[in-house]
Formats: sequence, structure tokens, C-alpha cells
Amino acid sequence: MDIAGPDQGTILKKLCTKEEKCFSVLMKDVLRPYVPEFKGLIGNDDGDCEYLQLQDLLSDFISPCVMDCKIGVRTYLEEELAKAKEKPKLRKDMYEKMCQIDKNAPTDEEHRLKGVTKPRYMVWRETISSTATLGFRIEGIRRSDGTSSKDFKTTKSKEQIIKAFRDFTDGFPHAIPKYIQRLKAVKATLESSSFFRTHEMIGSSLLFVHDRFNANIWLIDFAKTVGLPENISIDHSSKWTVGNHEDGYLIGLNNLISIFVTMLEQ
Ligand code: 4IP
Ligand code: ADP
Ligand code: MN
Repeated sequence: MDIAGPDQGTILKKLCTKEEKCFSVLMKDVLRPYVPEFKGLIGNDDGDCEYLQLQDLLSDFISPCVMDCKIGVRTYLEEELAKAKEKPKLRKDMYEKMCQIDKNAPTDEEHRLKGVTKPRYMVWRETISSTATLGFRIEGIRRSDGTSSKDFKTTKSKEQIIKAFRDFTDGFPHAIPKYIQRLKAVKATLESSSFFRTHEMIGSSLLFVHDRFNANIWLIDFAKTVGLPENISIDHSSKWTVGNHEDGYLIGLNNLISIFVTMLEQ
């Protein structure tokens, strides 16, 4: 998703109408300073493809280090679960991704079928990583030299997370207190946000960015963030059960804060 936009300091992301809707609401919400600015839609030259034009969050940094943490205890929509129950569709690609990490993970039947359903794969990914227990997981890290790693699929324990966060902030000690401050500001703002009160945030990330001088965090990726049904409200930290729409967003945020505080104290 690294397409530079036509204007300085912007990037383009393939249009997803769910995400566009979220950005439109967010531009009028108290969360606005915590998300990339949404500058509207833009088509390609052939007119067969549309993009969201977003503020490039990296443009004010010099050789930034970047980390994407996916927040929440659940990473698939209830709607995807319902679809898979009604009409189980076997995903060969997901079966193969599963085998690559652990060839013993699929059941005998799944091995025979050479496929797994999407929720089965997503739940498995949640439990081998820190998502199910800590309410967030590391998706990827890019270092200041430009090298990057997505090798965090089995980073699960607090100790493993701290080691990865230490590597990420190595040589940039000023970033840790700045990250704590920003995470606390995100939390306080979420508490008064009507967007947060009325949406289920699935598969959304916090993007951590620092360089030698600064450090900051933004909320990104709202492709699977959806408005809650009229009659349902959530507190973002209660246990998810089918139909209650809880996402565990605050479980992840609170754990991130406490882990960075632990690192500062160590
Ligand atoms: C991916 O699994 C990620 O969970 C994707 O989420 C998800 O896309 C993919 O589902 C799934 O295969 P791995 O990270 O293990 O490869 P994201 O885009 O946030 O990274 P969705 O569309 O669910 O967000 P499919 O169905 O797109 O393959
Ligand atoms: P996807 O839905 O394809 O997962 P994301 O919105 O999560 O797309 O973006 C993928 C990656 O692109 C992020 O991990 C981040 O590194 C980068 N990115 C996303 N939005 C921005 C932005 N506004 N500015 C700079 N980088 C971004
Ligand atoms: Mn996504």
C-alpha cells in the first residue's frame, strides 16, 4: 500500500466503501487528530479503480522506524462468521499459510480437504499470536535502514513482545515515554469519542512511528470497522461472544500502555 499520492505528503489506498465511510465520520470526530487526514477520493487514469487519498503519516520523519500493531481480541467480522457457517468455503491459501507455520495445526480432516474456513484460520492466528491473550499483535516492523520484518506470527508472550519492542526502540530511548503519552491520549480521546461508542473496530491498527527526534502514534486501517446495530452497545473490553459485537479494543490498548510502562521502569 505504498503508493505516493499526487500531492506532496499523501498516499493512496485502494477504496473500500466501509473505510471511506469511517474516514468521513472520523474527520468530524474528536479522534480526527489521531487518524491520517482524509483528503477525498481519487480515480486512476483508466477510471477503473478508485483510491482514498490520505495524509502520509511518515512525511515529517527522517528515516523513520515504523511498527504496525493490530488491535483487538477478534480479527474477523461476525458477518464473516455467519457466512462461513451458512456456506463453509474452504480456503486453500489459508490452509497453506497454516501449514507453513505448523504442519500439525490443521486437523486430519483439514489435511484431507487441503482447506480451512476463514474464521478457523483467523481464530488460529489469534491464538498463536498475542491477539487472543493481550488484545493486540505485532503485524510488522520497519527499521530506519529500510529493512522490514513480518515475522511476528508466533510472537505471543509478554516477554516476546517486550523483546520485539526493545529491538524496535533500540537506539531511540526518547520514543518510549512519547509513545506512553500518546497511547494515554488515544485512550482518553476514545473515551469521549462518539465514533468509538458507535463502532466495532476489527482489524484496525495503531501505527507507531519514530525517528531520532520524534515519536507518534495514529489509528489506521478501518476496512473492517463497522457501525454497531441500533440496539447494541459495547464497552470494547468485555469478553466477546457471538452476537455481542465486542472487539476488545481497550484490552489491547491497556496492555500496550502497561507493557511500555514496564519497559520504561526496567
Ligand atoms: C490475512 O491473514 C490478514 O488477516 C488480512 O487482514 C485479511 O484480510 C486476510 O483475509 C488474511 O488472509 P495473514 O495476515 O495471516 O496473511 P489485513 O488486511 O488487516 O492484514 P481482511 O480482508 O480480512 O482484512 P483475506 O480473506 O483477505 O485473505
Ligand atoms: P491494509 O488494509 O491493506 O492492511 P493498512 O491501512 O493497514 O492497509 O496499511 C498497510 C500499511 O501501510 C501499514 O502497516 C502502514 O505501514 C502503511 N500505512 C497505512 N496508512 C498509512 C498512512 N496514512 N501513512 C503512511 N503509511 C501508512
Ligand atoms: Mn487491513
